[in-house]
Amino acid sequence: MIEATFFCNKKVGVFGLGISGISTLSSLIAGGAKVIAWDDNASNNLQYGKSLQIPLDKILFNIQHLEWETIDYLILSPGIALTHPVPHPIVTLAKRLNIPIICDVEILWNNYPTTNYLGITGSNGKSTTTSLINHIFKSCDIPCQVGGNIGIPVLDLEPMDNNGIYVLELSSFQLDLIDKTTINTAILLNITPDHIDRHGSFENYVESKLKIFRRQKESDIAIIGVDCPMGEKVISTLNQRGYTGQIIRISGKRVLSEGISVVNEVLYYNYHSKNLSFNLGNLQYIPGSHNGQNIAAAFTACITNRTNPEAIINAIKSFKGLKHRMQFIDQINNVIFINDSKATNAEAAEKALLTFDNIFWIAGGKEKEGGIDSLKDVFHKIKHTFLIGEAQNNFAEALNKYQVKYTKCEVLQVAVEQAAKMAFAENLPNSYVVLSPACASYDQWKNFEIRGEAFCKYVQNIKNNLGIAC
Ligand code: UMA
Ligand code: ADP
Repeated sequence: MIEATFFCNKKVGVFGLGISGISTLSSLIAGGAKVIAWDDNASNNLQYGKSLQIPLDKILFNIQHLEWETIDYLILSPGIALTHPVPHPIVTLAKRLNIPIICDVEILWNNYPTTNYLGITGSNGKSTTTSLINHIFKSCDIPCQVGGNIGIPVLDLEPMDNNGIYVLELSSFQLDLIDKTTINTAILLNITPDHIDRHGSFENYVESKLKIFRRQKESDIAIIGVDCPMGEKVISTLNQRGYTGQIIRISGKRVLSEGISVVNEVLYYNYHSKNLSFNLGNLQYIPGSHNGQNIAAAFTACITNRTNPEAIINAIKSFKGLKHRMQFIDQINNVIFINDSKATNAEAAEKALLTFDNIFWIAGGKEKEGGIDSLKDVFHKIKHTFLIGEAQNNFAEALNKYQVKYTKCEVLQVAVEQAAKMAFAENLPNSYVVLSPACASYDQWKNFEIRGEAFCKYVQNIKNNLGIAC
């Protein structure tokens, strides 16, 4: 844990007591700050506060209490509205009294400003890229720790000297809550509309993402994905604003003449008059051009941080990918089973449908706005769809429009069994049973992880029933 001594004797208000809020409280208390705290959901206060050194009831003050007017800093949880749809009342109060509003990332940086910071942001691919970088550094004996939006609060990390690298997955919400934090190597993978309810407009969302570069100096690096229309625009904006760091373009779609690209499982390093290429082999665990973008970003971040290219390439080859993101589960006969339970919207599911052929697609769950009509251009890759959950009737209507065959299965177990049966019967040279639901899981599951684990279990059962040794 980080002891936030930078805030020693300061009075700090912590608002929101989820995992980042509780971690922040522990860190501030250990560092000698005077803390007060609140959470609008009273049960969270009691549920999570057990681990603290100070009993929670001694520091809890509701938002009306005058204590909140006397704090030096407000530490806001990233999930609490800063500007939209409307600022949370605690934000309005802090702004009126000119109290700085920050998050745990800013606390970490203030305590360890000379350690190296590598930050990863973007609308999609953050967790995959963050984990791949961690895997590469670990394989190359570079001291690093991973935290942030990936689910590990940054103040739960351990102190590191100047040799170490904090590898932080950063959301737009967290970027809105940092000030002096300098990200020495900053990756922006892509920007497509997301979290507009919290940012008010796409333009505001882009501005939040740009904050990852805000404090960078000449020696710092910006790694920017240019596969989406916003990539080049971001670079122009940075240049117009007098950005002085080094900008490196990356792509997973085309070979850049100046930049780093991954196309058809070859990494092209065309940068600073060097032209090198590296064969990546069969990227079974991180397939598709979107993962090419993630690999290009990770390679670039690592090569600019004391790591040699051959060692990075070897580490990429041994990366097994993340669970629930186009995760290779098994091959039974010539049918490959893919768990993409994290694909909770149509945009994410599109990546799976683009990546594979002869697809027996399992889709449905709790429907998101917009449905699946946006996937019509990739429907030709689908052999048959197996529908589940609340969305199954609406999805069936959409599939009817485009003459895509489907079966309503209601539940995942039936969908997996029927999909496998049909795929085995068709006996194509290569086919894929893909769970990529384009829906949230909440109608039938607690979260996408549990849905994904269930998928794996059903695949295992099929294998066992066929009598194939595991
Ligand atoms: N709360 C209030 N008032 C409000 C809203 C929330 O008091 O108006 C309270 C809730 O009752 C709850 C707490 O605030 O107790 C929740 O805070 P939080 O939503 O910030 O969640 P944490 O548990 O602290 O998790 C946060 C990140 N959550 C969000 O950004 C929404 C986690 O990212 C992150 O992993 C974690 O810190 C550790 O750094 C999650 C996420 O969904 C995975 N991120 C979004 C995404 O990836 O799209 C951005
Ligand atoms: P994030 O942490 O940004 O949510 P993940 O790495 O968890 O991203 O991947 C979530 C989903 O987004 C995956 O299932 C995949 O379909 C898609 N995805 C992953 N990388 C990219 C990328 N670079 N561009 C677009 N989509 C991606």
